[in-house]
Amino acid sequence: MKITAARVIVCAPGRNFVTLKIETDQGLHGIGDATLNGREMSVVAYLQDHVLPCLIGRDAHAVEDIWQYLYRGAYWRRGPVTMAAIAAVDVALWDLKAKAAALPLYQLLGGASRTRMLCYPHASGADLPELLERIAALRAQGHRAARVQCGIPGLGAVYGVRGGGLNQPAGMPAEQEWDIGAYMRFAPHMLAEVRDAVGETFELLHDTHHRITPIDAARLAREVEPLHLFWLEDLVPAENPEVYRLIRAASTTRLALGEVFNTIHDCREVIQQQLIDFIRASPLHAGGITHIRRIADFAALWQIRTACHGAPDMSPVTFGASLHFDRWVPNFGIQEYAGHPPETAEVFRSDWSYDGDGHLLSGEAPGHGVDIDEVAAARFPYRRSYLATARLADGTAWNY
Ligand code: CS2
Ligand code: MG
Repeated sequence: MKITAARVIVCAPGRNFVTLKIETDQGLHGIGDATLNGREMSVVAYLQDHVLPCLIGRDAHAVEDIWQYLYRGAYWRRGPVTMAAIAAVDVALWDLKAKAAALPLYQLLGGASRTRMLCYPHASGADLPELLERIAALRAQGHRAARVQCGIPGLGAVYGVRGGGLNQPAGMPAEQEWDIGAYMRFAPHMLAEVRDAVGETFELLHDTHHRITPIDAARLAREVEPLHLFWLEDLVPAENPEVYRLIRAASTTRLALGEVFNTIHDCREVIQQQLIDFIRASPLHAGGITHIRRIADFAALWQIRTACHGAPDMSPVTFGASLHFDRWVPNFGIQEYAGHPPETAEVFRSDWSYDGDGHLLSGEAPGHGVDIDEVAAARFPYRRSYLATARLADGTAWNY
């Protein structure tokens, strides 16, 4: 099966998405996601100007060889742009291989390890009452887990709460104020109030989004230990993974990390040192299905479980591919299910479903089960947008 054409489709049905479509001489096509939120056009150029010309004429079945060729041949390895570009090619080729075999992708990976996948939607509120209302609505839909994020008294828009949204209107990045002390005074109280409201069995997850210091993180993890959270996520930036030793020594609260990791090398130390409990690598930011299989198998040696990143700024293509990975991967943990704006479904057709009981079901269509309607995509042109940025009260640039 020869690759005859490959093109990038950029559209914005609710938010920007970058999709790679690879066509073959067998009349089959495969699609991959290349969306790097806030830097989308960097990956478009990387693909169009440097990668796609190298694909034409290659055997579409040679998934591993093409991955190795693109990774080693770049010389300048790793990084979010390179690995999102490689991921898009990889997921499109796995989609093609599964379609050529007339099998759902999970069958090609090794078959089903489970019938359904536990998932967690996002619950947020400008204040605690609004957050509790949102959680109650999710529980009424049968959900058994939720990520909980709340506005912080004294602060304006913050990450994860409406108004503190991921993508700002076209223009320049919004700047939000962050205050570690205000967060540290409020977060334990907020989480305790939520645990008190939902009882012991509903799973609670919280994303600190890289915003506090290691010793604060150690204190927070210790203070919330009695709440038995499903996890605390991204407590501190992990460029220096050693900082997680301080947090790990302070608490048995489970830790999740890795949505910003883009190769197994980023993951190695926190896995090998058993500094985390869930690895968040995704088929988008971490080099595709081919690479996250390696990460998952390595993590399994330390009984660390997978938790693919599933944010609204990753396209339905990644979500579909993640569910097939989740269906197969032996050390599955949980799948993020943040959802997309309604107009996204006008462009991307998916065949997965939610079972009404807190779990997701992958589809049985050949491939990863997601396709793009290019005519509909043209109705939603790209518009530059940014993630917000953050500063401390004294003006210090901080982690968003
Ligand atoms: C977040 C992401 O879903 C999550 O866990 O960390 O939504 C993250 O903020 C975005 O992917 C950044 O673009
Ligand atoms: Mg996160």
